[in-house]
Amino acid sequence: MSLLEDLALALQSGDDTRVPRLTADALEAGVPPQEVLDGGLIAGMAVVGRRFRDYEIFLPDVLLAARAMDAGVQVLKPHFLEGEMTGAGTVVLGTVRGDLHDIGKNLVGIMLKGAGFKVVDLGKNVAPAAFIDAALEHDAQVIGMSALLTTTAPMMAEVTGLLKERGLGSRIRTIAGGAPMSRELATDLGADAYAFDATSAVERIQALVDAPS
Ligand code: B1M
Repeated sequence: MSLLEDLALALQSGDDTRVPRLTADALEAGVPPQEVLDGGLIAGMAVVGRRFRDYEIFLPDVLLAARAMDAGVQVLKPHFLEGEMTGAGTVVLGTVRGDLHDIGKNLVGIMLKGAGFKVVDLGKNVAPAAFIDAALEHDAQVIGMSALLTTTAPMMAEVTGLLKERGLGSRIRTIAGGAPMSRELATDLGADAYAFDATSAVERIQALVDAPS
């Protein structure tokens, strides 16, 4: 079995001792950080999601996997942070109200910091107005919204609606992401951009910052 398969399996069993160790082993063996993330941690979590959906495992198992994932991400983090703070722009980031999933949003934050953005991370379960207040306070160009539930994704429309209501729609741009999202849904919810994953989120956000409003 390869190191990455081993890592994905350790994540599935929620082993928060082996996951960081195997993550470090893979890096030491020369596997690129992005490959460790995609082929080990995210691949393992995808199986957890499928097994949870099919009632093969239950919420406590998912929680353990999430804890193990976090331990692995902590080991990877320094490898994505090389370009930290070069003044690329400021992004306010959060998971929308009612939603407690933050692993993907945290990855987006890590990649953005690595690309030189200042990130104001509001955490999870963020109220619509809090996104806007923070963007104004920190003079952010972009608000990044994450949602993992089909029931919470529509909350993004509250943020984009509020921005328009306050006349800030062209000054503060928005990007939407998360498992239930698509480009179409993001547009329907009033977001300026959509990103499928953390890497493309950085590209889309850079484009939003560069585009004249
Ligand atoms: Co929950 N959960 N969960 N869960 N959970 C899902 C999302 C689900 C698909 C599982 C399933 O049924 N197969 C399902 C949602 C179904 C739906 O709405 N259609 C679900 C459910 C139902 C629930 C509960 C309702 C379960 C319950 O209580 N009965 C509950 C809801 C709680 C709440 O939010 N109010 C719940 C709870 C939890 C835990 C707390 C146990 C835990 C979260 C822990 C945490 O985040 N700290 C959890 C987890 C871990 C998952 C799964 C298994 C994994 C999510 C994850 O972290 N993936 C998930 C199944 C799945 O997604 N396959 C599931 C790894 C992560 C790297 O990917 O978050 O997609 P992801 O992020 C990606 C992209 O989406 C994108 O980039 C990231 C990296 O590439 N991205 C962005 C994300 N945000 C972005 C923002 C951007 C751009 C890109 O721009 C700003």
